[in-house]
Order: sequence, then structure tokens, then C-alpha cells
Amino acid sequence: MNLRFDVFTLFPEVFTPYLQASILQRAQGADLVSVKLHNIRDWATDRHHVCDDIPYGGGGGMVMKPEPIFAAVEAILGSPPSCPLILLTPQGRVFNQTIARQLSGQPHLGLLCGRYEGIDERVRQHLVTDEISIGDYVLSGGELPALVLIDAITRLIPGALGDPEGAWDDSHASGLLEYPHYTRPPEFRHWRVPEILLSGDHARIALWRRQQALLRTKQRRPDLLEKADLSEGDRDFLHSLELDDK
Ligand code: JD8
Repeated sequence: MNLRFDVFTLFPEVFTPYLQASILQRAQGADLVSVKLHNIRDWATDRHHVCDDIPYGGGGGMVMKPEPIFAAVEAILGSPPSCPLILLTPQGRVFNQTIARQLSGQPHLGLLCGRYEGIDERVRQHLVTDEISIGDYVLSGGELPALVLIDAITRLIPGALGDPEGAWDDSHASGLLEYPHYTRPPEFRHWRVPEILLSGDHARIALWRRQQALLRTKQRRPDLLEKADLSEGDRDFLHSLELDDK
């Protein structure tokens, strides 16, 4: 086993369909990844398995109680937990490919998904070891962010992707946006595929694709160009764009 995820959530059922499709299904089938889902509600000890309560100090909404979360995490990960426990929260550091790469080197990760207004602060202080957000927009809970991490991290485990996609991924380690993709037919509603892609000239195709990636990145995400891995030829091409304003 390459990487084990233990996910703590009140809504384990929302993970199942995504985990049972495509790349994640294959990676689990090949024992490259395992994802274990844990319903926090199963560790609530009262008759109705209550996991939330009103906030001290007043205000609206509900807060997740600490006891079922500590019980669930300590039962599965040990006390203290034997692996990082990542809380998905808008207050975390913003997830990116560098963080995905770092986490893909871990053998075991816990993912804690909050709901409602969030979790009791003592969980964050005394149980959580890392806090991650997937971006600056408001979601209803940590489940989708946890799936985003599982997907992005699993793709980086050697053998998790089919060979063609593995090659594809390499070309994107450069930090640029993708070049445009085309497939058959060569003409659709009078829209032709660029002739060069039909030419069979693999060197010219590779150059065209690289230049399209550079052009798109400059137009849409110029911030990425600052960190991109650029050759002298790439820089010459980008300078030529400033002259003729393509
Ligand atoms: C966890 C509850 C709901 C609703 C405050 C925190 C991550 N990038 C991201 N956006 N949103 C979340 C996220 C939202 C969550 C919880 C993650 C638990 N909520 C919001 C408004 C009031 N809570 C996230 N990672």
C-alpha cells in the first residue's frame, strides 16, 4: 500500500460515488491508495448520536462537538494520532500542486471534514496538525475539499495514472496552461483542426503546442509565467509576442 487516507465526516455517503469511478477506483483496485470513510456520528455516545450544539457566546448556527471527533480520530489513528490530521477549512493555507506533491510522499493522512459553522476550536488546537483550504469561495462543508485533496494527491502516486496520462502530466510539470486539444473529425461544422496537427511533423507539432501553451498562459494567467520553467526559446517567443500583439 502506497498511501492510506482516513476521512472523518458526517456525510461519508457523498464520497462513495466519486471514489468508485475512474482513476480513484483503479488506484484503489491496484492497492496504490486506500480510502477509509469514518462517520463521526458513530462515535457519539448519547441516544440520538448528536454531533453538534449551539455556540457559546451566542450567534446563529451550530458547532461540531469535540467529543465524537476526538473519539473517532483517536480510535482510528491512535492517541496521539500516528499521522498528520488535516482539517479542511477556509482558514487553512491554500492548496496547490506543491502541497499535493508534498502530501503524496506521506504513507498515511487523516482528513477531517467540518460542517455547520465549523468545529469546536479545541479540536483544531489539540488534534489537528495541518489546515488546508481549496480556495476563496464558500462551501457548505469540508467533504468536497477532502475529495479534491484525495484526487490531486492520488494522481501523483506512481502507477495511479494510465501511461498516456502519465506522459500528459509530465508536460504540465512546467507550470504552464495546456495547449489546445483536438480529435477527429478533421472538420466539424466547417471548423478545421489546425493543419499542423495533421502534418505528421512531430518536431513542429511539439513547438506549436509549446507556443500555444505559452500564449495562453500569458493571456490568461500571466502570474504563472513568473514561476514557470522556461527555456531561452520560450523567452524569445514570449518577447516576439510583445512586438506583434497576437
Ligand atoms: C469546511 C463548514 C461551511 C459556511 C463558515 C466554515 C475548505 N475552500 C473552502 N470553502 N469552504 C470550505 C469549507 C466550508 C465549511 C467547512 C470547509 C465546514 N463550512 C462554512 C459559512 C460559515 N463555515 C473550504 N476547505
